[in-house]
Amino acid sequence: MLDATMTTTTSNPNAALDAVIEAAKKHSAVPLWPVLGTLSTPEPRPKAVPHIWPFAVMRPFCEAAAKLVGTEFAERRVFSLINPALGDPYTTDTLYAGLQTILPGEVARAHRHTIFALRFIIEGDRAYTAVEGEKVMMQRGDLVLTPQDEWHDHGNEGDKIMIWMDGLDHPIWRAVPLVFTEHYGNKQFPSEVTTKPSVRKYPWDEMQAKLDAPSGPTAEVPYVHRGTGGEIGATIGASAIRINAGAETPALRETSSSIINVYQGSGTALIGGETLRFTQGDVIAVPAWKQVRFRADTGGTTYLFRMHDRPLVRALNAYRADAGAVGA
Ligand code: GTQ
Repeated sequence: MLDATMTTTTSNPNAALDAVIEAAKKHSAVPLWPVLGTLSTPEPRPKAVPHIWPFAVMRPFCEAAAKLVGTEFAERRVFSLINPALGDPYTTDTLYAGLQTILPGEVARAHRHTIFALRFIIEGDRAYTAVEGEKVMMQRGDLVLTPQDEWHDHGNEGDKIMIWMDGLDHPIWRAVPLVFTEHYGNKQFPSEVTTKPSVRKYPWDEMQAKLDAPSGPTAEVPYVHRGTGGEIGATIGASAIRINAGAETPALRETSSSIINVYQGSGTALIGGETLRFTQGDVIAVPAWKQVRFRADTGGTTYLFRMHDRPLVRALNAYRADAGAVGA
């Protein structure tokens, strides 16, 4: 409680204010006025920095870990890709990506959670993600969704190592700590292969046909959820990008952040004044509010997979974008 004598016993107003602040702190209250400018800024200030995880660097780690730890110990054998300016689990300020490895014959046990997840397959075939009873076979370039609260386990029925990029909205649940996770009683949730088009699987061939249909040096096509006709998730959306040899995507600065996986080709990502060289399999973190352009090398067509948090940012009424050069 504020002692009435506090304001009267000193003639120094600063000292008097300090005394008030100190007294308020004991009651779990602090002054807003010194920090308001850091909370409410003129422009977005994401902490993430542009970063690339070359697949050539990461693959040996995935392979080595697969030899050293089994899926019975590592429920998910994943290297989380951590933005150098942030900590685990932040790949950007709002999105997470990891590289998950499954060896032939292995199973990553069934669980379900309120966290949304997707997989973009980098290498391998004849592995599956079983989602809520549906056994979704995966091959390179496929996008597979494990929607919120759906049982999922992964397995590899082939004879080769399988590596994919996981994309999750983990970071959001740090700000909103309302996660429920359940472990299934058995290793695997009973599942069957379906032959009809799945709302949980978006094969690469289908996407590439859409990317190649329009003429022009570049094209970007969103993944549209087969069931809802909208974004693939409540927080996360995705698209794929075609860039013809030697071409460059239009410059874009937006309040949403992205994580790229290079499906095919090589080139340069120009992100907020930084230049990152990329090639097949690489993962790139694109922070929000940095101008980004992707330039393809002259060798052949480059294709990129992009996951982004536009659905989340739009739900917050915070989506803004500048097309064209705005300065790095
Ligand atoms: O495959 O369910 O990278 O639960 C992190 C958490 C993957 C998964 C991750 C997970 C998963």
